[in-house]
Amino acid sequence: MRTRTQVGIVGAGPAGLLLAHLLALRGIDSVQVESRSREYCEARQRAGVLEDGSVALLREAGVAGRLDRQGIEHGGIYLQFGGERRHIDFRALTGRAVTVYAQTEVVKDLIARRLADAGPGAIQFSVTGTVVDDLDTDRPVLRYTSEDGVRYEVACDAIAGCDGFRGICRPAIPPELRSATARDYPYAWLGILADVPPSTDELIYAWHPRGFALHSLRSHTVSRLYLQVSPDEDIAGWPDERIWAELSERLELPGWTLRPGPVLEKGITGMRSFVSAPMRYGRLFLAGDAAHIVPPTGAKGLNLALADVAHLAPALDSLCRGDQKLAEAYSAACLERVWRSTHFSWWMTTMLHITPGADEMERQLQLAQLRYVAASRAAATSLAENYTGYPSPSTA
Ligand code: RFL
Ligand code: PHB
Repeated sequence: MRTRTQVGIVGAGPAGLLLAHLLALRGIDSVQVESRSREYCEARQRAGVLEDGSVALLREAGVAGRLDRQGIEHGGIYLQFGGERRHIDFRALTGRAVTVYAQTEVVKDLIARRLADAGPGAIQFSVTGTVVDDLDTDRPVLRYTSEDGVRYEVACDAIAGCDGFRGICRPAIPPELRSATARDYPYAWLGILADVPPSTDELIYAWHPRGFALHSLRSHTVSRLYLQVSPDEDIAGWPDERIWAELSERLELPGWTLRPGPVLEKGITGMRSFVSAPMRYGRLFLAGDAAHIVPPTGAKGLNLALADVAHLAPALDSLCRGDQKLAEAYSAACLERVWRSTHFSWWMTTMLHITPGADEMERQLQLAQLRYVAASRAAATSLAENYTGYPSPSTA
């Protein structure tokens, strides 16, 4: 079946969903395809922290109703090391804050809005055989097979590759026309979602000789916690009691106890920095994890994905109206923020994790850096400025 649209969007994660909505606000028509089911997309546990620029972007786009009611504003984080827990006060240092609101909720809000505005077929879930083609022409095509088995060929003005790190869009760019800069870290995160009120008012990032630990949250009644583990760790070796015992040990502080509770979900995630450049090839534009990933320590991945599409929507709008200027500037405009976030995420990661086989020099350097960040207003301001984010392009 042959059809026609202005923008073909591959992927219905945060990047693809916000893009479809921002384009619709500008009167631009899109077809969006997603290989997973709606239920899977809405349940996948991932990020939890939104920069204030991301919140502003979602508000401007008119999709922040529930975020404004249920998001929890945090004015700082705790850094814990060497038996101390030190508060980094973002509000005092930068006048800005972050908001704890799960990526799953952002995704649910965007899916609901898109389907309400554009009808039940607006997002084609559970598609197979997605292919993007003719990318170096003015009429790129998106091919896919819908859930009910019909093969579609959609002629587009442009295609947005919002299909995540393992998607098909980045590999569709000829290898000689893209560079990939990557680093794998020698550790992973074991994450749990627990049905228990958080034991802390703000996130705790803890350096510990046994490995990094993070206490985060999803709401006033649900906690999210992470442990540094080996990249080849088998989750079967981590019954709930062992996870809670290890978390207690790494997060412990005199006079403070970690409240355990039923574990709703657990999983292990590898850690990698990766940047593919440029983020455009002909009429294909990459956004979000399709183009870059960061280790989760700086809470940047989701925010970068949203910032990319805030640039991409006006660029595609102009392109569809015959003006190439913003489309030509897209990749460079995004990559500047991407590299800043890549550096910050690497810095937070290497300051807080124990490298297998690390010597005493490395440990002492990490502790000296942590003490400096906690004690120096200049150093703390740098962390706060990066964590709370960079100015977001307006959707106007
Ligand atoms: P996504 O969310 O991966 O969405 C891509 C979508 O494309 C679909 N897809 C296809 N669809 C059609 N045809 C194909 N051939 C397709 N191939 C793939 C996929 O099914 C999927 O639905 O990418 P997007 O939209 O770029 O969003 C990026 C974010 O998801 C990611 O950066 C963050 O989750 C990273 N991240 C965090 N980011 C933050 O900003 N703050 C955090 O606190 C934070 N914590 C985290 C994180 C990521 C984590 N994991 C699991 C990697 C914590 C963790 C544990
Ligand atoms: C989370 O809540 O999932 C989370 C929070 C902060 C991070 C990473 C993940 O740095």
